[in-house]
Amino acid sequence: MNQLSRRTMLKAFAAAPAAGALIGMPGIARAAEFELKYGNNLPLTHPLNVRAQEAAERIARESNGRVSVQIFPNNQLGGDTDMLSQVRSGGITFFTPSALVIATLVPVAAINAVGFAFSDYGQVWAAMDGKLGAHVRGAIAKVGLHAFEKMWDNGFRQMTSSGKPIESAADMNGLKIRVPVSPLSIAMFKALSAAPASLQFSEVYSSLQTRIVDAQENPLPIIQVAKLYEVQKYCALSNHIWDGFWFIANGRAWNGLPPDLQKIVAGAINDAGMAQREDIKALNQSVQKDLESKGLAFNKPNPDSFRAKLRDSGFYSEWKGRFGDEAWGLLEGAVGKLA
Ligand code: X2X
Repeated sequence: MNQLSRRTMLKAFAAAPAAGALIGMPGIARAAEFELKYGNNLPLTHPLNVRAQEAAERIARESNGRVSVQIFPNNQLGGDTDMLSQVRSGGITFFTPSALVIATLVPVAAINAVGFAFSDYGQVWAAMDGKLGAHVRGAIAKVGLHAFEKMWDNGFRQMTSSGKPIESAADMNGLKIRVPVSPLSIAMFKALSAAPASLQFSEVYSSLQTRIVDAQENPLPIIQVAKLYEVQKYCALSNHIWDGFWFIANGRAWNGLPPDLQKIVAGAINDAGMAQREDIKALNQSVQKDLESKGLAFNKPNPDSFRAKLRDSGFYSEWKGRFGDEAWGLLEGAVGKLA
């Protein structure tokens, strides 16, 4: 063992008891009264995991070790649809599905992802922290899940491709593009004449690498932390969807927590969510440069041809009908008339 790794190991051992004393190491000190598991689909380096880890530490501290939150990042517990069923059954307590993904269970939850609805973050947070978000949380509660008040940011979704750049809606023709497991994503890309394939996030890197699909769409911070630039050449700054994560809890587990602990958990998670939004905002300033230096070629298509194609194909009127007048009215109240 060389000098450096010995020092690193010693440091790691030295750090363990301190951290253990702080958060109450199970088996050594006392086991937490409530051991809560949280699964997500993102790499450890994404701000969602960084801030969730902070929330877990704060919860342990403020509850004096009565509550422990164990995080399983990066699809360790399976893909999105697996984790969605685990959080419903109580196999895990927490999950952070994208609005697109929880919509397989709560259809109205995809409303924030209507193509080209939001033009900036001012509109996004006013809507999601306001009436539209409250409407969606109400619908989530009806399926026995508890959604915390503050949605976490995924970001404005951008398109990447390997064959050729995407410059206008015409370039979508027949494009094999991976989209999340979400009816809205499939409908939107079909309306754009692309050939979308629903795949869980855990499959994205390999499906691009093996060319099962040519393209995918995600916010820039995800393209960075999941290293999708290694298997894609072009990035079109399309801003076609704003996407966020709902921090959800199994309803029975949540209701089983005494009110004082619920308050600690909700406070820590909502505050972490607010900090995570700031992290993504800061990343948005720097990430394009970093991705360019890694070889991704950027362009900024004019959204008009995409919007026109969606409108002419009846996408907006169809989804207005699917979401219903109340939800659609709340969305248009936040962003203006859509169709
Ligand atoms: O699967 C994706 O593309 C991701 C990571 O953005 C979601 O969770 C929807």
